[in-house]
Amino acid sequence: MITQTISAQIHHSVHLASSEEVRAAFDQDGYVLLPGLAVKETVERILAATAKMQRTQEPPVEFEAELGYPGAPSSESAPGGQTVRRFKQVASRDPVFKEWATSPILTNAIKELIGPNIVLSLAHHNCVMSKDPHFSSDTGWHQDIRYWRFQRPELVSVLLALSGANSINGCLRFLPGSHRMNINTDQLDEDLFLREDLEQNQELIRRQIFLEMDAGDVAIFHCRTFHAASRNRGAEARKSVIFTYRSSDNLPIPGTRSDAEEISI
Ligand SMILES: O=C(O)CCC(=O)C(=O)O
Repeated sequence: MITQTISAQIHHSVHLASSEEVRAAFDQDGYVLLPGLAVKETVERILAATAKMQRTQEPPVEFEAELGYPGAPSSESAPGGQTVRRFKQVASRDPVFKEWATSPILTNAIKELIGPNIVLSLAHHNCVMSKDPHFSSDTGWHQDIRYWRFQRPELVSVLLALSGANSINGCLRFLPGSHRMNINTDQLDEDLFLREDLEQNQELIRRQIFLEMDAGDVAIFHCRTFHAASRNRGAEARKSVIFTYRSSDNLPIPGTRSDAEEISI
């Protein structure tokens, strides 16, 4: 039984009984929630690997201060300046990450959405995100494809919640159906975030959905679906692991950052 959150602000759960219904929900909204896809043991092993990365702070990491999003520490030497937002390249840090990313329970669900032959791109996401309760920031409305270069803008991002996510600790928010919209370049700022000062965009943003998740839940979303997440105003860190997949016939553009190590599944 699969649950999809369908209305903005107030969450109703609708049971999606079949993979056809999951696919229809994904095609319509540009995202789908698969509750409890990862078992507790997987979540615990990933959390243990994350705790180790947090202890050692071994690069590559992305500091909150580096991006300078609203709410971030002003520099890496300011209070909280060494707060890590992302532990990158996790697939090569601990076997549990590849185990999860290539597990049939997950990859079969992805195949239902983008076709029977899929490839895990290690160039994008491939990270654990940690939103700290004291020093995190607001991620504006964006499409993941904005800096990726493939033949077609048809990839999926797959986020596994490692802890509960809600409107207080900054869960993902989506603009349903935005993967099918034509957005003009003048609706975006120079970093390709949706400009929140435009009435046209405000109208879209009023339709946002807060995707609350429990540890073990998975959100799969289209790389053109606009999404955002606020800083963490809760008491505990909000953690998730994110990977990116493409259909095997959607090749990266040679010579770009997207043209990197991959795993065929
Ligand atoms: O949790 C967040 O701040 C959002 C992360 C996100 O949207 C992304 O990595 O694309």
